[in-house]
Amino acid sequence: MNQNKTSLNPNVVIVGAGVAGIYMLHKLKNMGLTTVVLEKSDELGGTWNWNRYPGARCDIPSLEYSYQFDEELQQDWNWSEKYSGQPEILEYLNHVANRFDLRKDISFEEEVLEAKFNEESSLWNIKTNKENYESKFCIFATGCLSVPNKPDIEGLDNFKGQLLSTSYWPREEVDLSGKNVAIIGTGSSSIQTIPEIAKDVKNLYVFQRTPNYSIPSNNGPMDKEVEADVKSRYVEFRKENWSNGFGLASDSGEAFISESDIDDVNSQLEENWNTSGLGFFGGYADIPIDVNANDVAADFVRNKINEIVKDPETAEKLCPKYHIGGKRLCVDTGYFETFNRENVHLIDLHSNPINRIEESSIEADEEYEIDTLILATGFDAMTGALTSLDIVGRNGIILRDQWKQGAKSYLGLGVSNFPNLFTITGPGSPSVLSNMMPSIEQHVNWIADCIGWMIDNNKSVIESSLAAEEEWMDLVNEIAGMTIFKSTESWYNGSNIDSKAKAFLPFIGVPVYTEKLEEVTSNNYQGFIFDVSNK
Ligand code: NA7
Repeated sequence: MNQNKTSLNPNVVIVGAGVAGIYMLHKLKNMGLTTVVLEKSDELGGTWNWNRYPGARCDIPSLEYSYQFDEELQQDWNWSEKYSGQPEILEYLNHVANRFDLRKDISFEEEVLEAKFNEESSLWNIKTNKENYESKFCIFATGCLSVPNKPDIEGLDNFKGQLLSTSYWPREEVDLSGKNVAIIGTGSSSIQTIPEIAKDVKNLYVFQRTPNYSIPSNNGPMDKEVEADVKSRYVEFRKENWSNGFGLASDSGEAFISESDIDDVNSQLEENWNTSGLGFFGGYADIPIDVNANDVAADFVRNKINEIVKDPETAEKLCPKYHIGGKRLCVDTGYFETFNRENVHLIDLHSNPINRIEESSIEADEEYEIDTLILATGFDAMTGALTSLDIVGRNGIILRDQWKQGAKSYLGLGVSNFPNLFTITGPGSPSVLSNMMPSIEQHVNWIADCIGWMIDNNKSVIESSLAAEEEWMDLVNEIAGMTIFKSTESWYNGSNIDSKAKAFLPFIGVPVYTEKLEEVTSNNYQGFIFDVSNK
């Protein structure tokens, strides 16, 4: 317990030592602000520390999924593959922490239990399992996909076999050879791990609630020519990517399927299938907004699934029926091919729901005896890390309560009633609908500039105005309403968790968002209010 500890008084407390927390620390240290990062784990890396399941890999090309804040860093670091695996990304993040001497300001195995704004002192009181802190600013760098969603399945807690979760995989090697293994969930994590696990296990039972669209990664060793080319114009390369809707190199394109010759469309999609991974839509701007165009792309992928998977019944179950891209598109290495293996069995939960889990089995259409159960059931996305602890703002309001009817934030950076609190890639920002790395850097730079501006202008307390926040979230939903995202159940709109408010959370469109941020900044942080007297 922490009652007897004296308060530590850094200028800034950052929660989380993942990609965001590490860079935020570097920025603030360079501004001369005393800063501490509190990290629950004994290792840094956030997502890349926790998600160690076999096959864990970034599905954004390594040359794009990396920091750009330091030219020497981006020139020096060499990625071994087109898409980096989890161990290499974790090594990179450790390299960054060492290179910029950040480790000594990160307190490991320190979990924040409560963060409370003191209206008298205008300071944040932060309680952890070890210390009390009193800081002017509190920055949540806790990630968008960091609180696992534990499924509510009868008997789960009575399972006596080996229980694993993709989002909390053990550090030591897990030997699954010769075992009967079940996996629940068929999202991105599962799609990455199934082909790896299937090689070793005796039987793999895949319990699928909703099938997913997945595009082959065509991963391989880093192409040295591509790498040299990108490195020769890295700044320009990053800028070009950032001007695209999702901030990715491969998603540029102004053409419309509705105005194109269908043979040309199919050959372009074929090329995208063979080269582009997440950039599969590349070339066609109407796939996310026009259901007919969307059907063309969806049919293309369904045809591929039917070509790859030999058993027509299994293929049919694996074919998604909703709009492609409405749920997070997945990128795989041999996912659909894996269902041609004799030891892999697909159980469709719509026709055969899980009745209950017993000590050593799962009961659905039949009883499956298993040694190991893997939960790949996703996350309380975008808000989970902020609502799972008590963050207490003005008038004792808890953020979790304020967001009961749906999370609202101004620009994904600030929340009304929560002064001097910033969120990195919070709800209302492009975040999960963009390349997270540059989105994180954009937010870190903005927060650092904002704090610098406050210091220069003798401002003590910043908070977003309720009106600006309401207006912004209306825009988030208005834009989503023009797309296929709005009509698809997904974790983007809270549909993966029954108890969660259904509201669309990310902002669609990196360039529009970037323009808005610049406008807000150049208008002296329009929509934020400063030094409101305490009520
Ligand atoms: P996801 O993409 O949220 O996938 C979770 C999967 O688990 C998905 O197929 C869910 O089905 C399924 N799920 C969730 N709850 C249940 C229950 N109760 N029963 C059966 N199936 C369930 O998480 P991932 O970890 O795979 O990927 C997260 C992100 O990481 C990914 O998008 C990338 O950004 C990287 P549903 O679709 O909800 O019907």
